[in-house]
Amino acid sequence: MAWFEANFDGLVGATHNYAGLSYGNVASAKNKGLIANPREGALQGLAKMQHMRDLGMVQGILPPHDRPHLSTLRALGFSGSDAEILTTAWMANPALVANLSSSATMWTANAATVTPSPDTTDGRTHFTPANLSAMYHRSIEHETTGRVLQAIFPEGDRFTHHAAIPGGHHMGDEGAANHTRFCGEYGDEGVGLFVYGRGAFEKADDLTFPGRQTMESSHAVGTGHGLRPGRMLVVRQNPEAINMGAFHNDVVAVGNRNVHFYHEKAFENPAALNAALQKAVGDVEMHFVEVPDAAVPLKDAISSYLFNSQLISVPGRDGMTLILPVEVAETVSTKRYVDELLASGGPITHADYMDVRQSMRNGGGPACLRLRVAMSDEDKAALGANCILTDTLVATLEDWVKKHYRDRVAREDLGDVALMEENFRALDELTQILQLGSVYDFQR
Ligand code: SUG
Repeated sequence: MAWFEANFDGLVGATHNYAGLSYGNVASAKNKGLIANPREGALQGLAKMQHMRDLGMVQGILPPHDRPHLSTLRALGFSGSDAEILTTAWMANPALVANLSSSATMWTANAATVTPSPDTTDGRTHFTPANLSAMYHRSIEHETTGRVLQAIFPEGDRFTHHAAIPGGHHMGDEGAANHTRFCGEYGDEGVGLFVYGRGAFEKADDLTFPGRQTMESSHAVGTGHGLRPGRMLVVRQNPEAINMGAFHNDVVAVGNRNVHFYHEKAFENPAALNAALQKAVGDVEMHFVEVPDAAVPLKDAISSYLFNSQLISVPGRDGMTLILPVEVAETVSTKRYVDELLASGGPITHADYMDVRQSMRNGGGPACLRLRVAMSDEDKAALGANCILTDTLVATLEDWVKKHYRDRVAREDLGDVALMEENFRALDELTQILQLGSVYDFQR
């Protein structure tokens, strides 16, 4: 039975914009008020997905959500037709509408935590949509995300779905961005590393920016997924990294199989973590690639998103490959570091640079844009929907984007009824292309 890692990228939505919604996310704050280009963003994302396919990877896609999220406006007391609801809400509270119009669902590393079947006691692949309760504009994602994941990975013998962790702010869960699976081959039993920012019931005086993920929610997700004893590690992210803008752990660390690539300041005690990881993984020899602050200052790591890269095993290639944002090539310290890394004879041997700037300006690099699912050929054959990219599907999606997306969205456009109607029409068509069924509130 062949095993591999599939990546499910989130497609940039038609209301993609720069509203500066994410406190603690330096790029989001810095680029607030810029004019966004959703069409370019979606095409950049599709080009990255196609690049993965060209390398021989299995590439899936997750759709954007329905925005503005009218069902939230209805729950908040706005009534009337769709157009009336948007118009009155925009007049009453543009900041609320901006929050409910974000295209943040593109960052599917935050869609859910996934534990593949070799790691779970019931032999099924487990999914828990992230509650994303730390940021209001993202706290509205998990219900639709759950429906989309259930359409693609049908509940049954192979796949099983949990509800998002309840408990709001105290139980903040940000999904796979704070979870890394280590293993030998993808089909071997692995280890889940869960990284949190704070305890649910502590003040965490050492944090100036929000610690979005709590220890308790990390435990709850891992336990719910049925990881075996000794196969789950829960550690705290270094508060210094959070305070510099690493609002998710995947801004300062990335892992694949037996390789962990991370910044010296990502964890409070990296030596202890390495020892614990090696012990948990067992016979497989781990490779730890720790990047010293002297070589790449944390600030450069965060602004370039060196670690928000995809670390992948390209079929037929011995060493691993990094899929990096072009910003890494444009930053002196990170470019020099990557060049030396590739020449060092270590486990990472290739680097490809991708332009995902529309997403990067909101703090979303290549790794934020993808949800990883280790799966077998049999799992792939059991998928529902039409979400694995083929040449035809890529071409169809490019045409769909060009037909429906604007090349300019500014803040004032978020109150535009025409933009909402265009988006809902586009999404209705998309659910047919992707054979998802009625996953959006406006279709139900
Ligand atoms: O949650 N940005 C996202 C970026 C998520 C990146 N994901 C990972 N690191 N895995 C966030 O902060 C900005 C939206 C705005 O400001 O308009 C935003 O939501």
